[in-house]
This record gives sequence, structure tokens and C-alpha cells, in this order.
Amino acid sequence: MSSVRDTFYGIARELGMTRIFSNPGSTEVPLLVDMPDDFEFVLALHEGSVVGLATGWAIGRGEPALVLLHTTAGLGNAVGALATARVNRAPLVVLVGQQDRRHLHQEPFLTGRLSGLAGQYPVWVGEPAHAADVPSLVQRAYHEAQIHRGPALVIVPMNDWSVPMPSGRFTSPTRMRSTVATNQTDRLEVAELLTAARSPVIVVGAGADHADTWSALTKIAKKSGAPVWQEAFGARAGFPQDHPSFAGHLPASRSGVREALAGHDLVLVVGAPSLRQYQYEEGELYSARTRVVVVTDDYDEAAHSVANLAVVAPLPQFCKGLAAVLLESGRSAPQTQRPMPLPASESGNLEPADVFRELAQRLPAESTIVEESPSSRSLLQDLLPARAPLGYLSAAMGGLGFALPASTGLKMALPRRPVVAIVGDGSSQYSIQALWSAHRYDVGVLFVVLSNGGYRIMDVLAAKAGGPGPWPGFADVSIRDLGAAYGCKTHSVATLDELTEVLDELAQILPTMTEPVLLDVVLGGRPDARAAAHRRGHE
Ligand SMILES: Cc1ncc(C[n+]2csc(CCOP(=O)(O)OP(=O)(O)O)c2C)c(N)n1
Ligand SMILES: [Mg+2]
Repeated sequence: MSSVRDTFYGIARELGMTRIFSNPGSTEVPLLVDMPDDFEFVLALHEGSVVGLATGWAIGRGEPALVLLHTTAGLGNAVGALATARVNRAPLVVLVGQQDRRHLHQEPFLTGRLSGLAGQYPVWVGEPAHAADVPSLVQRAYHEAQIHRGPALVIVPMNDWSVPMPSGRFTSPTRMRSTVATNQTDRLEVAELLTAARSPVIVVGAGADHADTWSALTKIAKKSGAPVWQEAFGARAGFPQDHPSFAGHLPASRSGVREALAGHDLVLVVGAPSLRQYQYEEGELYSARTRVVVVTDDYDEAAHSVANLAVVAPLPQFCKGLAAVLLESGRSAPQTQRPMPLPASESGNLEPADVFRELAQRLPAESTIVEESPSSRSLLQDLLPARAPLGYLSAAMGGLGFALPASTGLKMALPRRPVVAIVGDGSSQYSIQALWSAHRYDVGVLFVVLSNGGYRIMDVLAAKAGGPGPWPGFADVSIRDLGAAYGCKTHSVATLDELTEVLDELAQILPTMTEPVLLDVVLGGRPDARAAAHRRGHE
């Protein structure tokens, strides 16, 4: 008779989840020892990186990734990354190991209080009442993760794996499909609103990052003559950002939104909420005369939007249909001015703009930039526009520690795609051990770390709040040495000539790279000089 464990591996195989992202402990040993040959095990050295790798893998493949975590310590370490996966809408099936159920009530060593530990971030949590429920809960978790697009957890006591699997115990569907109906009436209503508007504008977001949606939106923009903005803090690009109709990234302040959208009587938001804010500001989001329509495939996003009409529908189909029924407005598409790259600074020291300008000149259009560069984010978005679907990816909720593992997982899923992670030096520290996984599994990501020796964005915010913050800088941390310690090929550049020389070399090999390269970009001068200046500041 086969065991729960055998049945689990059979189901995982059937569902296409044969790669296990994990950092295991003793409670996972019964599952992992003698793992079947057709399964691959991917180790990351911290659970934030485990989940980050799986998130990138799930986004790259568009299918659930399988994660295995070790009871409270493992799940606890992973919570921030699970929250990011949820807001990034990445489907994950997360198995969490638990102590042996035969003595759980006595709280043996490693017992986890697990079901509530990740709070509201899992889309679903399953706890098997019987060992034999485990396989069907895994199936269910797969469907929950896929349909609700986030992490679904199954908590598995370690002795469950060896229990014989009785026949006829399956309860979950093997395959499940869910489509929200998109009907002609909705499309016609939105088309009529667009046609009747005097001056429509489109705002796109992460949900619109799909080849069919991009192509339909370019037709809608052309027919309607509407400029297209990208939502603020969007995790992915919803429109080709080198297209003449692309107007730029919306500000995240109410006054900024009002100003950007002033004069438009209809705002069509596609694949985003209406509209994401950052710091609180008084006042309306829109003028009272503006009508707002939100089209999204995420019910929650629709439900918390400020809008006159919200339509929940699969976006590629909806937009394709809308493009087909929309009448030509006769308005010509707006000609928006693309931001001009800044010339190199006169000091000879490198600035983020130099890096983005030089990368833009060398990267193929189908590259993916995984961005985590807090103080230079908007500059990056201006100078490195997303030119292909999945051209831009960032953590949807601002949690640092996403870019290094997610870019690694993404490149594992899409090995022929050039993948460049652009990361602040502070940000790099939250998941620095992901570099080891990239090295160990031959993943050819280019990691560009912008080393300014501190939390520049925090310093800027503190200055705005009226004074310096108490946090010190860390110019004494050598990113290059850390990269080398984790086995990466490394370069350190501090001048424009050094930067261009290395980028010329890397640009040739980037699409076919099978090992990670870390480029430590020392901003504002060499670290020794900077560290000395920093020490002087504290004397
Ligand atoms: C997990 C986590 N901890 C803390 C923060 C708060 N935070 C936001 S930006 C930032 C500093 C980022 O520094 P760095 O990556 O060096 O970028 P820089 O501002 O220097 O460009 C911090 C600490 C966060 N967003 N996520
Ligand atoms: Mg920094």
C-alpha cells in the first residue's frame, strides 16, 4: 500500500510542482529523505530567500511553486516574503512541517503554533484532520493558490508522511478552472463611456502585465486618443513604456494625481486599484466632474477603489473585446515627452543615473529589471522603461529583500531571458544569502548593487521631517566581498569608464549567462574614502 508521502509526490508530479524550494529542518526529514529522482530540491539559506525564489519562479512560469518550510522558525522567518507574494499575486503552495501529531498536545520541542502565524497573508490555510487528508489538501492548496493568486499553506505533522494511504480518500478536484464571466454588455458600457468622454485618460497597473492586455491597450489608446499612465508603486508594467501614448508614472500623492489627471473627464483604470497613495494628504483624489471606471481581475482591488463603476473580469479577454467594439474617436494620440537621460556628472563619481543610462543603451528590449532601489526608483523607471511584458518587477508592498531571490527564481523559470536585479546596498542585505542559491544552481542573473553606503531614502525622509535619523551608515560593508563569499563573479566600479567597460563585456553574454555576476557600483567615490569621511563625521 502506498503512503501519504508517495501519494503526495504523485500529486505534486501531476500538478507540475516537481521543484521544491526549501530550507528544511527535522520535521521535514521524513518527506525529503529519498526524494524521488524526478524532483529537484532548491536550497536557500534563509526562508525569506526560499519564498522569494519561489515567488520569482511562480511569476516567471505563471503557475504555483512548491515551498517547504520548517515549523515556527521557518514560517516566522518567511512571513514578510509571504506577504509580498500575496500582494504580488504569486501563487505558492507552502507546506509547513509540524511536530509528530501523536504528542503534539504535550508541546514537544519544535511544536509550532502555525495556523495563524502568517496572519491574513495566506489565501488559505489547511490543517489535515487525518494524515490521509494531506494529499487532497495539497491539491486544494494548489487550486486556492492559483485562483486567489497568493500563498496557500498546508501544515503537515511529520509522522503523517509515513501513514499508509487508504484507497478512495481523494476529495479535491484534480483540475479546477475559474473564470469570472466577461460579457458584451460590460464592454459596451465601458466603450460608450470612452466614446462619450471629452478627454479620457487611461491608468494601467500590475494586473495588466500580459502580452494580450498590452496589445489590446495599445489599440484602445490609439482609438480613444487617451494618454496612458502607469499606477504609482505598481509592481509590474501595464503598458509598453516606450510607446508614444505612454505619459509616465502617476504620483502617489492626492495633489499629484489631481494635477496629472486634471482636465480629463473620464479615467479608465485597468489592472490597478483607483488609485494607490503613499503619504496621507487631505483632499479629493479626482475633481468632482471626473468619472472613474476600474477594470480588474481582482475583486479586492475593485472593492477598495474610488470609482463610479468597477468591472471584475479577466483582463486579456476584456481588453481585447473592448478594443474590438470601441469606435475611433478621431482624437490623435498625445505626443508625450520621454524623460531625457542626464549627462554624466562632472565630479567623475558615479550616480544612479549613470548606471541606468548605460544599462538602457545595452539591454535588449525583452530584459526583465527587478527593481529594489528605494532612493532612485523613479529615476530608474524614467530611464529604463519596460519595453516588453514582464519587463519590470518589484515588491508590490515595499518589503525589502525581494529582488535578489525573486530575480533568481525568475531567471530559473525563464533561462533565456536577460534578468537584471537593481538593488540598493541596504536592500541587498535583507536576502543577501540568495546570492548563494544563484551561484549553487547556476542562475545567470546580473545583480547590480547601488552602493551609497547607507539608507539614503531614510536620510531624505528624515531631512524632510526636520532632522537626521539616528541610524548609522554602513559604507564599511563590502558588497563585492559578500558577493565573492557567496561564490559570485564580482566587479566593483567607481568611475564611468570602469562601469562602461564592465557593462560592454556583460552585455555580450547577458542573455546566455549561466552563472550570477554581481556588479558593485560604488556611488559617490571609492568606499575607503567614503568610510573615512563617514568615520570623521562620527568623531
Ligand atoms: C523588510 C524591510 N525593512 C525595512 C524597510 C524600510 N526601508 C525602506 S527603504 C530603506 C532603506 C533602503 O536602503 P538602500 O537599499 O540602501 O537604498 P537607498 O535608500 O540607499 O537608495 C528601509 C530600511 C522596508 N521597506 N522593508
Ligand atoms: Mg543605500
